Amino acid sequence: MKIEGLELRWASLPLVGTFRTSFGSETTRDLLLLRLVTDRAEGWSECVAMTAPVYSPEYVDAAAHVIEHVLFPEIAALSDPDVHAVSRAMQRFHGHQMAKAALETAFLDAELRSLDLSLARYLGGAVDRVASGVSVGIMDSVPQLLDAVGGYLDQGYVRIKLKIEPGWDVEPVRAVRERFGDDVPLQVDANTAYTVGDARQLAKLDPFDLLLIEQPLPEDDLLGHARLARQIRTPVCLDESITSAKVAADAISLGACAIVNIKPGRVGGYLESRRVHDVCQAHGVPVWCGGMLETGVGRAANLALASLPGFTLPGDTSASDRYFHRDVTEPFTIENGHVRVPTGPGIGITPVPEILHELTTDTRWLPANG
Ligand code: SMG
Ligand code: MG
Repeated sequence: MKIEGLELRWASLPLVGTFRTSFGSETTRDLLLLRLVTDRAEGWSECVAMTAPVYSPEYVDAAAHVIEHVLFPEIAALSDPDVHAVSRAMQRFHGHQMAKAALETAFLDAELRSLDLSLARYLGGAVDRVASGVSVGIMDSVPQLLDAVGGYLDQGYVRIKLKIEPGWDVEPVRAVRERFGDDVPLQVDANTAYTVGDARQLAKLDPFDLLLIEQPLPEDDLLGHARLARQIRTPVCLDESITSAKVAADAISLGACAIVNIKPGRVGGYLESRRVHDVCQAHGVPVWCGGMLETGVGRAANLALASLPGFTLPGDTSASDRYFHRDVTEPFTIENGHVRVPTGPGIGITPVPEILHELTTDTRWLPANG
């Protein structure tokens, strides 16, 4: 395939409500979309970096910069590449997994469209719909949280994830258990807000029979997670820490996690995501698909990944209306707790031109021979 050029497109989408985590509050999704043009097909992707480097070191402006000045020139110079060549060419640059993931995915989408093959089939997907959970932000009060959780359960979400931080952990979990019962699959996500010294506090979550606690400690603290895992009964799941299949293997060997959240942006793309899945499956470690407030473009690809057999826990693969009044693609909906895996070629979806046009704040065309 011959790469002709790349369009970077910035858009701004207001969220349906503020989404608060231990690292901050989001009210708008600043979106960076990629459209890669080749001689055979076009490919789309969404970069999951956020506005500021608060979830990980990456952020939208840095991702756009490294794509324009470092990564795209490298892959544009390849002759007749396939996705593996594209992925290899970017490996010599350190970090920037979200930027790499976006570029690799746009290329993979174009390649699969030219082959008339869906991403789900390419990756080895086993099901046509996936069970979906929802991530519920930190709220100002417990009654407000209970209203939100009740609303999501009414919509059919099969698993609730509560964002927690010191001062907002045991009380909201107890309140949700008391109101909605012990049968609701429930988990928590701390986004690195605790230290190993908080083990006694986190052990107070043990009686609530949570599916897992996600990323309680800083991302570089694998040993701390292993130590914590021995002091609490709730299974430890890692998100921020898992930056590659190698780190996943290390974390599992160290006893730092019993479950892994896979986010393609965080590990550098769907090829590496599948390797993380395979490593976990070989160790009998369940995985689930995380979310980064993606629009339909990113969500479509995540649903393909979540259809692999090792994804035995519901993911953060909610419907479009969880975050957006109007998605940039046809919206994904939840039906009986499940979201459909796209079946069309590539990621199986493209933005609706009129909607995209309205939401776009800037575009830049990078010719391959520029
Ligand atoms: O897309 O549903 C989604 C977001 C799920 O909680 C979610 N993501 O740490 O897992 C996580 C967070 C990262 C983004 S928070 C702004
Ligand atoms: Mg998380």
